[in-house]
Amino acid sequence: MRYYVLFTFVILLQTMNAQFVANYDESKVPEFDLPDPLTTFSNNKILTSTSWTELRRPELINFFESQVFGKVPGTIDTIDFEVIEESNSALGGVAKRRQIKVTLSKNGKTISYLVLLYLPKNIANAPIFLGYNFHGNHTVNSDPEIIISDAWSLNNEAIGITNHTLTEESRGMRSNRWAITKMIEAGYGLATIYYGEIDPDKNDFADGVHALFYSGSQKRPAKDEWGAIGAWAWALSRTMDYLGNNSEIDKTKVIVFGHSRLGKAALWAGVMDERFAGVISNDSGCGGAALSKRRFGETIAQINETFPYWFSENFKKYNNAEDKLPVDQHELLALIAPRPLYVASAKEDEWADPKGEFLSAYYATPVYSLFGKAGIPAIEMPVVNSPIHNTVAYHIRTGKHDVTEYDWEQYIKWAVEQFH
Ligand code: GTR
Repeated sequence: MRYYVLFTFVILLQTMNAQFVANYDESKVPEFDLPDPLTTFSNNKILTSTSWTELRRPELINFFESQVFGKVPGTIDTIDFEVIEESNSALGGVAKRRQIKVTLSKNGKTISYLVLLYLPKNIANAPIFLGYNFHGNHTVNSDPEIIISDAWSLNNEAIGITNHTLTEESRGMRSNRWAITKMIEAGYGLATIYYGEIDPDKNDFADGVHALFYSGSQKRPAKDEWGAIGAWAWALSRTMDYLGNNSEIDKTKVIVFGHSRLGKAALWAGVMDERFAGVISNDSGCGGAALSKRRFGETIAQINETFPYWFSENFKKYNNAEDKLPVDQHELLALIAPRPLYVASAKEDEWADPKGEFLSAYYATPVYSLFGKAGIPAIEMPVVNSPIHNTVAYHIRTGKHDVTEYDWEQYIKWAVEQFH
């Protein structure tokens, strides 16, 4: 009997381990059927951009909303914008700086966040990149005027963040991820927000924007409602409510950008809000650009285990059951069509499955073709540092999971071509 218990325990442990050992071997990628973006759930072929827009797009959105990212449970009661700091001579005189407080209210509760905006000085109506930062607006540049957030932060000792508190020590420490000077030189602005002000990145649904929408004694969203990624994506749209009414910004040229978990949020925001003129996914991986059915690197089970609050509760149905998913992430990308989309990977970022990100962009291409737009022309991955710059763009660069100068050089060049 004792041996039997021990034996069962060992088997159980092995199964648990097997479940979470990431596969990095291409020959072990399972065979799978990739859903066709141009065939509806009831098996009708989509032959025109109109039937894509009227039939297929809505059913795919509906699926991603209720089963993956979760629905937003309503609309906000009021939204207020207040410019609390500004300068017409920032970054050594080449840029304008604005810091805008956005206040969202619902059910008598409010939440506020700050948008940091840099605009090229000599352009009346500038295109911009909009993207979240991981550790506070003050980390994106050493500019001493950037206000430090008092919101909770993940610790990161390498950049001087301990006790979940943002301080002077981390000012400018992530400037390597934000090529602001290059953007300004190209005639582009940057709007950035600390994502922790929207919803702190921890397994807690009592804080952040979710709580504004609860009724009665509700403590967490319903199974088909938003997780943290849905919340971050939604607040990008609330930010667009402001940017779209700011005469200093060209509202037809707001490109939403995000790295990693924030790349997942940028993609979802780009899908749900067609006011975003273009979308950039930097190393977004599982639940972002990468195909889930490949089960390479991070899997659905793994991401839902480590970050049980990122997606809707319903998404957990697909833990180790990718075969049951009637969609895959190439269809998320396709939902951005015909707007410009850039997917980028890094060679050493195997966890995010670079090949899965590339194939996803490739398999989204037929939808772009329906609109007469060029996507990824061939199924072979380009070699490192050889970008494909079509309406759907892709590059894989050397190096690790990060946002680098090289990434921004490509994004800026491509944006200038797409939005001239
Ligand atoms: C990892 C997570 C990835 C990615 C990454 C990041 O731990 O597993 O999906 O989101 O974090 O955001 O840097």
